Amino acid sequence: MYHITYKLKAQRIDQKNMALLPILTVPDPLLKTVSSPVETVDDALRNFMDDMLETMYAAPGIGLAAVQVGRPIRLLVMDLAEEGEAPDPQYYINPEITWTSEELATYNEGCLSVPDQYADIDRPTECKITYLDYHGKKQKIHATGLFSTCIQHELDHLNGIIFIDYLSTLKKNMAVRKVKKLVKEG
Ligand code: K1U
Ligand code: ZN
Repeated sequence: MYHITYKLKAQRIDQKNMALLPILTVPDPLLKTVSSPVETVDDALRNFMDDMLETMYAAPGIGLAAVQVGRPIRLLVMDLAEEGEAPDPQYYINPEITWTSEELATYNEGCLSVPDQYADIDRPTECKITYLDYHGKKQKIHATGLFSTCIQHELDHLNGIIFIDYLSTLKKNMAVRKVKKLVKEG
């Protein structure tokens, strides 16, 4: 289902001559970095954000933080559009959580930096975020459902936190071992 949509989105890479960026996997130490604020929103940053988005579509994924492609700056991209819907690329620069609900929701999360590993993670059902958009304009948004889960997961990346950090040491080490084996086997 998703495969067809993501394949079509990935084809835009050829048309727009965009770059696919390598995605870091655990236990790469850069993934534990606290990312630095973005200073300037300019064309160079917009080109990088477009490359991130195309990398995310090709993976495929629904979100990606800059640190996952080796640049520890406070920037993330997302697209939660489903099959049959028009692409909905979203860019969040210097995002900050200003409010979270007390109610929690559980979602079976995945991560492009922890390929093929999934775990149930509890997070606030809703949150409010301030951020700069693609053009550097200040925005705020109230996120619910998968949008809320995904943006909190991506914001964690900006603070050096990966979803497996919420698991027991045993489960976390097992996941890292499996990813190392997967990467070694190519
Ligand atoms: O690595 C990442 O941060 C991206 C991650 C985002 C995410 C997924 C689920 C819950 C929270 C955050 C992914 O995109 S993993 C892949 C994935 O979920 C997916 C891939 C293709 C179609 C639909 C979903
Ligand atoms: Zn992730």
